[in-house]
Amino acid sequence: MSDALTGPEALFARLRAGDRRALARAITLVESTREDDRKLAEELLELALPSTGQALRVGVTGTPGVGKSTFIEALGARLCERGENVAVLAVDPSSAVSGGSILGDKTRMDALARHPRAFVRPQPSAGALGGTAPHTRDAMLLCEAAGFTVILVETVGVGQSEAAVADMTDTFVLLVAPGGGDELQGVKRGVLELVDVLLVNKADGEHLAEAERTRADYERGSGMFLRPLPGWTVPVLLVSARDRRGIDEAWRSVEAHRAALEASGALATRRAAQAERALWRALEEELLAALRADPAVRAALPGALDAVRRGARSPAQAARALLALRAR
Ligand SMILES: Nc1nc2c(ncn2[C@@H]2O[C@H](COP(=O)(O)OP(=O)(O)OP(=O)(O)O)[C@@H](O)[C@H]2O)c(=O)[nH]1
Ligand SMILES: [Mg+2]
Repeated sequence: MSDALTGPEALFARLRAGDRRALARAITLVESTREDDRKLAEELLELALPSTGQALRVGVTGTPGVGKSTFIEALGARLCERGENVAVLAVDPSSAVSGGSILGDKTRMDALARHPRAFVRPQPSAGALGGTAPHTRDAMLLCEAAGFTVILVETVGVGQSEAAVADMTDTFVLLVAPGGGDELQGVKRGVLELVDVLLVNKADGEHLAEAERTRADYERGSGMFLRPLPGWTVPVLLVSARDRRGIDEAWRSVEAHRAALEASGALATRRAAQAERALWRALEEELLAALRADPAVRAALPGALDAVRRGARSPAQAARALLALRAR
């Protein structure tokens, strides 16, 4: 149905004019696996690309229940007050399992979603482990073209999703809860290596003293933050997302990090490297899809899988044989 009214140009014009439904529709297209949707989505993204790149792209991660959504609601509200347009892409790990959110309201961030300057979009996750949707990066670019000045991507700190989110954002914020200083609460080293700003959340009420100890622990252990950036030391700050305290300071750190990225030239190189990796991922995806769709490959696949399972053939050998079958 690609005509003057529903084609990519018309949809893009509405999106640029601030039409939220057009943006939502565009994101649905980039998430779709249908061939005709994919084609439309690619045209949309081509149109969008020149209008992207200006926003602050911020990843927010942390173990389940640490307060990511509460923090994003508090921060988002502050930023909207200050005249920013805030888009939130929240990766919902439950959607792949339940077909809908078991977390319900929390993930939807209802209060923020009602703000005229905000746009909240749950991302269907790619797998049960909370992997980011493969097209979250595209959704982010569409939000930028639609005029959003801050993009917040929430991801739960399990599985591979943190690395994927760190690879599409400029500043990676980790939330931890007070307590468990020794083992640092099971936060994986691989995640700590990606961190640009660390926030100890729930620094309120009875947790306050413990939060301060946790902050000191992380500050002492700052050698584990490995993301190299000249002139940047990972700040470790106390916040209470619930009481909306420390939110402005946290945001100042994000802005300072962005300034350090720009001053060192790292922003441009990081983004170029991110775009390059996105190209390789797209190539892998396209090649695999083409391979799976090839009739000769499809016919031979069950036999090849069986031979590999039984140990009769090596995976490498079977892969080569399948590739050789592919029609040119
Ligand atoms: N005391 C206190 N509780 C908080 C704070 N922030 C969040 N909470 C509570 O912690 C619980 C989890 O908050 P969420 O914001 O849903 O946490 P989340 O990290 O988004 O959780 P998932 O999306 O399930 O991984 C809720 O009951 C919140 O009310 C805080 O600053 N202080
Ligand atoms: Mg959440």
